[in-house]
Amino acid sequence: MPPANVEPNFTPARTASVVATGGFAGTRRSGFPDTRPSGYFSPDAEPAALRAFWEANGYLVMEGAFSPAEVATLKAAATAICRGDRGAIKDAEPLPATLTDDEVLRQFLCIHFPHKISAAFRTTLANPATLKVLTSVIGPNVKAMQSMLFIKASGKPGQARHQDEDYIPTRDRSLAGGWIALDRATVENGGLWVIPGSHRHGILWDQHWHGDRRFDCAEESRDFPYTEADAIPVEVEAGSVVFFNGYLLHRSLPNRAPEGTYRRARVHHYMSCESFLPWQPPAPGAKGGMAKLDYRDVVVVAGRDPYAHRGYSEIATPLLRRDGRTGCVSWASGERLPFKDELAAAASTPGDRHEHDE
Ligand SMILES: O=C(O)CCC(=O)C(=O)O
Repeated sequence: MPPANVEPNFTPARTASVVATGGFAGTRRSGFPDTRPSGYFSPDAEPAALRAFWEANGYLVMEGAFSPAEVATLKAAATAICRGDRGAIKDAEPLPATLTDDEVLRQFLCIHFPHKISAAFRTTLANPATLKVLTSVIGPNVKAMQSMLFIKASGKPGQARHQDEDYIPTRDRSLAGGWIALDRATVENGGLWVIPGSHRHGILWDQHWHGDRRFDCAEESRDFPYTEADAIPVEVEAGSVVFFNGYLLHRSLPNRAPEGTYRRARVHHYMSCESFLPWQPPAPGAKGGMAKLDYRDVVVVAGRDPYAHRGYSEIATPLLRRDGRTGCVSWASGERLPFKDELAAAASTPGDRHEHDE
């Protein structure tokens, strides 16, 4: 029997994408975006309304989860992290202390695991508004295993369409991303786009190298039963959090806003404490093999961890994510991956053509 949250015969809605659901969405204060579809909630919303929208659509927005003062603190912490003031970031070049904040921030697309070196980031892995959503959509016991800090200065690429469980496998499909906007996120500056309801198949679609300079080096999901017309932008105010299911197809486009602006966001990934997290290969000769894999570098943010007696580890360290500026390489072979424009240019160079191409 398939798990309860999977619908094997699910037929996607083609254009009428967002399924409106009932319940009290809270006392909305934000006026952005001007024309707002359903799915935007405020911290006094009913848990049942959050859950109903989540189950139908695979995402939701919690507006005003972080105050302007909290957002300002997190932005200052982000700058300190990028400067290297909080400790080393693997693969990041050391930057001269004389650079301005703008000169520093412009270098970065994304840093993984910033909560490992920033107290401000670690203490805000969850707050009352985010916990309300997490316990409504995941369950009473929730742990976090990853954080990311996107700076995404103007001109930086987006991330091609994907599902987060492609990268973080849970056993019970409980993965949820919590994407905290530190700047207002719009279509222009590279905010998130989602395909509402796409989580409901319970399928991880094949991924391929995209060869598209609009995106960073991460692969793209393909061969799913949706078109571009099914995707919607999720524009949000700074301090709002977009939550999305680990099976939801989503992506972001490049930041095309004026030079000197950013689309900063923190992303956390959460799952149920009841599920093991097989996120690292077994050590050679490990007892139990694959079936016992459980990554223990986690932070319990709600409820109790039934495996707490096994203890916790410190495994992840901060690292810089490649933005593709100097090319992308294959994870498997280490070879440089060609962009589509490079392939087209090579194909139109007479010397590179084969005789039978004529
Ligand atoms: O923030 C972005 O541009 C992409 C984030 C994303 O796709 C993710 O966290 O899974």
